[in-house]
Amino acid sequence: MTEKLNLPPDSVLHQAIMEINEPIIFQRILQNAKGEYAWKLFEWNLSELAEKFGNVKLPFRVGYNARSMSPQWEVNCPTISMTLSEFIENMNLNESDKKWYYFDYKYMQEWFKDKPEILNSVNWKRFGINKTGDDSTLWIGSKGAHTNCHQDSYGCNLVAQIRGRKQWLLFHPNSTNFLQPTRIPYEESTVYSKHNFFCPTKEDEINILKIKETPKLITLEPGDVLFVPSQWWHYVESLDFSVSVNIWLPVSSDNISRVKEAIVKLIVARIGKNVCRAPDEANSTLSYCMNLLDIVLKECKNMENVESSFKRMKHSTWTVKDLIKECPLCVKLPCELGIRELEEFLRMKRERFSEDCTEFFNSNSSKIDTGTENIYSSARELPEQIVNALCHPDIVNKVTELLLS
Ligand SMILES: O=C(O)CCC(=O)C(=O)O
Repeated sequence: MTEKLNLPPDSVLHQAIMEINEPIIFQRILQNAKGEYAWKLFEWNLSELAEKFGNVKLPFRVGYNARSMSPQWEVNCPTISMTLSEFIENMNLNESDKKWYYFDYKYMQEWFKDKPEILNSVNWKRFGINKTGDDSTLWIGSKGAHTNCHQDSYGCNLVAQIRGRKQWLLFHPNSTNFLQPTRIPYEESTVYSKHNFFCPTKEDEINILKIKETPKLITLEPGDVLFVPSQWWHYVESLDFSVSVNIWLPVSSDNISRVKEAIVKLIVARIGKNVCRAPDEANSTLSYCMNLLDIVLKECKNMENVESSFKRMKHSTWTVKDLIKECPLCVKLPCELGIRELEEFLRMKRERFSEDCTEFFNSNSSKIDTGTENIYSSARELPEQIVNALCHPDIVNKVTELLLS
């Protein structure tokens, strides 16, 4: 099949993905001429997979297949630990379960370090990348399990769909302002959108429809590999029981992104600690944050050619057109959502649930201690807005530029 589909060699494929800045889908790229998969992970059926995973208890985040006013943030979702076998059994028993379960964003190394068979069941060498499951992240979710719309601060991304289907809605990096970026909840290297794509409100819809760049919609099927270029926003939802694996690849702008992330961490640690449950580093002292910023700034300035790395990044030799010409049967472009289609997509998401779980997420959301009192929604809004204004990508970009000049 490799010859027939006229596939470029691994090294060319690697160069192409590092230079292309549009999402693309590779099909049948991980299969040989006989249609056999290069990864063992594809070959195992569900019971074999459950057997390989053994009695490792996996933490699944739990959410509701229901409406809510704001996104079902991870910090508000309880977690339940199950083996893969228990999870599968649970799913079979509760087909119409109103809850979704997501073992998400888990570095395989951390969970399967004593199971080399599992780590080696993934291999990115087809893309010229000498990495296995050791460097990959695993996602196992039931229908409705989703990752709220966000932008990753570092790298570009290759995602292999192993089982089931997953829907990806992607927005160009220029869409940032209409997506209402927020650093609350704070997550290292993740900028979330405030919009609830799982079940958008009318207000979400009005803002999202203002986005000028046409979003891309993709439903990944088993065997598909999606390339997500650096800085593209994405909302991801499991359409059925789904397993996927991804790897982030470094890009030359990551050094600058490290400075930006350190600035955000400083702001969240100093101003945001009363309005969000920040991770350890962000709770840490001013001197810790200053040291971190000092180190990344020095590293960045020491790289003699920050500017030329920017230029290199922008200089593209491979384009999507080249790649399609090179291997028309293996490269597919995502579907572009025109304004009417986007409107219909959002309407369908909004109207699909009859039940509302806003109450659950309100009652489950953490009380934040201001020192003298616990504050809730309206009293939290101003400090949240201040943190988000200071951490807005436009502001952080400007501060970074000044610091680096
Ligand atoms: O699959 C998901 O739910 C999210 C994946 C994601 O955000 C990523 O790979 O960057």
